[in-house]
Amino acid sequence: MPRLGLPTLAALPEPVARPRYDPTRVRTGILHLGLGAFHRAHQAVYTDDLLAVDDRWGICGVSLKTPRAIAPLAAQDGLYTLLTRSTDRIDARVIGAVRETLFAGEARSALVTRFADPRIAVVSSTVTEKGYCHDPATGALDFTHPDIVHDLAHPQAPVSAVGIVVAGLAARRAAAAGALTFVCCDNLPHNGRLVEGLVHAYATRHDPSLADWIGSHVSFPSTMVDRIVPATTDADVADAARLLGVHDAAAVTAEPFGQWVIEDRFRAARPAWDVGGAQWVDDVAPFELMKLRLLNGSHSTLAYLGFLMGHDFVWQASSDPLLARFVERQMREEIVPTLTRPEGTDLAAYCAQLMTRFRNAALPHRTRQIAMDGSQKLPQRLLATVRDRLHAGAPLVHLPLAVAAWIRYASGSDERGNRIEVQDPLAASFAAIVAHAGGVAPAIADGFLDLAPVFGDLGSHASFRTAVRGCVVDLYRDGAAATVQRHLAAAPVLPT
Ligand code: CS2
Repeated sequence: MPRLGLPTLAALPEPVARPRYDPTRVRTGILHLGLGAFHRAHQAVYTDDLLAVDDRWGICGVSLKTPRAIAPLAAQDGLYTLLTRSTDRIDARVIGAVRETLFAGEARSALVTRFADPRIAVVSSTVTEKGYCHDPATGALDFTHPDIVHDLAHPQAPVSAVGIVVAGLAARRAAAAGALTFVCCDNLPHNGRLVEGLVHAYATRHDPSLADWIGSHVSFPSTMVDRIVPATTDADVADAARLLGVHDAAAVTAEPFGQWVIEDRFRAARPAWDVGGAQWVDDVAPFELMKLRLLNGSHSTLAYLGFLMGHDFVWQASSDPLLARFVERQMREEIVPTLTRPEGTDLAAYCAQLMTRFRNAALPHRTRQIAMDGSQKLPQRLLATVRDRLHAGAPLVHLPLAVAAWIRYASGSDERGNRIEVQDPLAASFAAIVAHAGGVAPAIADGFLDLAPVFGDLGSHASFRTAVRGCVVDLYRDGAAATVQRHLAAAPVLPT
């Protein structure tokens, strides 16, 4: 079968949407770090819409850790298919926004040169939560992280995202290539401010005058990004081939919904992503907290409890009546009261829409995929809500069970005693806690609650600690299904 690429583009069958511009005429204006499926199904699609009216914003996509995403894209002239799936339809659209690809491991000097190109006005990132080498509980750069230690010792050969950005900005300063905007697109709280702080901390250690230059030449708007994008499967590649009549090894799959809310704080030219439906706001915080706490908080809850109850996919977990009731109550009774309603949003409708999105059975979104890297996700998804409630003197009823489900999962064995392969930067610490606790539930809970990078000072909050410990004991003794069932029957309904 021929392969997707510029030569095969014109002959694609009619229902397949194609770039509404000539990809060969596009100039590169965006340097993007992290070429995973989420970027290709989210920001690259907004950019694809934009390119139809402004050809300055092609993307140079950089893969930091592995060349995996690069080879298929390079072989296809950067083209790939976005499959949008709902239970009753599947739509295929070829995206042309990624015009160049680079693997940082092999093309370090080319990457630094890209930063120094004055036509690049935006650098953006999707490197996952753990990719910023920060302490999740405090948001400070982790100077003991091996990648940061390496990069400060070898600033010309950086491996971390922060080290690469600072080396690139040094080259930009040297080339007098002018200001730019850094757009973080990861699910982190105040993501722009957070990355600004990390870059500043690293640059100050490396070269204080560079830190000053960055302070006056680079802005870091915060953003809220949303689209459910499961890992691509063989079935996606097969569906793309069936719909396109050509082979596409770089296809991605996503839900129909998408949202991108961006703080309007651009130091250099601003891509008109609103052409594709992005929204500019002065303050992104209400949107971001809504999304991190309601969507991602519920996602993680469904992932941990769902996995323990035997659900492989989010659509199964969210269709389980017990789990559905649990996450709906957690959202309504505990999370929504901590939020400021974003303008133009009805929070009850948002929650109902989330349940519908989670239940999209056409999306094979694995509970295990979401369960990954919990130590980096819990602080902003569940623990920030816990903190706000404690601060307001509000009761905690459901959240301790969600946190306990993470501990139960992260302890590394399921309810049948099978080993769980826990993927997390702190996985070795988890295993040490479980071994030290001798498998005894309250001791396991205590060991996890003492993890400062996750819980910070929350671990020493007596009532929270007691509540989580109790739930961990229940989960070990009775299993997730019985624990959730009993919980729902006994938990007082909180005023909303
Ligand atoms: C998910 C997110 O993998 C995860 O942890 O919760 O990737 C989620 O699908 C996106 O944030 C949705 O916008």
